[in-house]
Amino acid sequence: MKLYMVPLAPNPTKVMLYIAEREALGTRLDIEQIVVNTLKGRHREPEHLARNPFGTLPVLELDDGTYLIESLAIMEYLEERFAADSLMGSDPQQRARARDLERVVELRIAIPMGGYVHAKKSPLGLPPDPVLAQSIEDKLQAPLNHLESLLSDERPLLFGDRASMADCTLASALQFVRFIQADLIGERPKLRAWDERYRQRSAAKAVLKW
Ligand SMILES: N[C@@H](CCC(=O)N[C@@H](CS)C(=O)NCC(=O)O)C(=O)O
Repeated sequence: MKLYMVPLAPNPTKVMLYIAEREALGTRLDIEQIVVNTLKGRHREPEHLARNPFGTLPVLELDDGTYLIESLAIMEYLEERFAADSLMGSDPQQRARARDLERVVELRIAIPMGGYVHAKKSPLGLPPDPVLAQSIEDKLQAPLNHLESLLSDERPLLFGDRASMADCTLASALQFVRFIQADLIGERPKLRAWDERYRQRSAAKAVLKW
């Protein structure tokens, strides 16, 4: 399989973290990672549009030459295809909870953080929008407080002892925020400690560059 990706971009990064976490647990996924240079606009060229008509990354090319074009579908495919030692485990309720948390982190935190970065100091050169940035920051407070309260039972990672998709998603969003020298963690000591702890993991060290 091949993963078309670009470093720093949050959606490819969370899948890269997911792959690195699985490999750290001993699963050989055998996925070649291929950079599509978005700064040079390569994702909008016919070669990439043939993989994904929406031109986004990541894209996973399967062994039969077909493609998956959504990051969550890619991670869930890898969960099911390599089910032994998967991040979500085998208990239906645990799996549902892991998915639940991933959705909260993605929809309420990671996507807004992406919008915040572009409104504040877009790496793609979009015009700054301070009013939008402030309104996103305001809306981020409740879900960030939710994570702080989850972590108050001293669990090392968002879902407990094992890395989960939620950790991968949050770490990739926070890297994007760090890239523009911003900080949205605020006065949340548990979340800040999680961030520092997560970045010490071998998977994070292999994938995160900022
Ligand atoms: N829902 C998609 C979103 C993918 C996405 O928006 N990727 C960004 C990078 S983080 C991208 O490719 N942006 C380039 C563009 O939209 O032109 C997913 O989860 O994979």
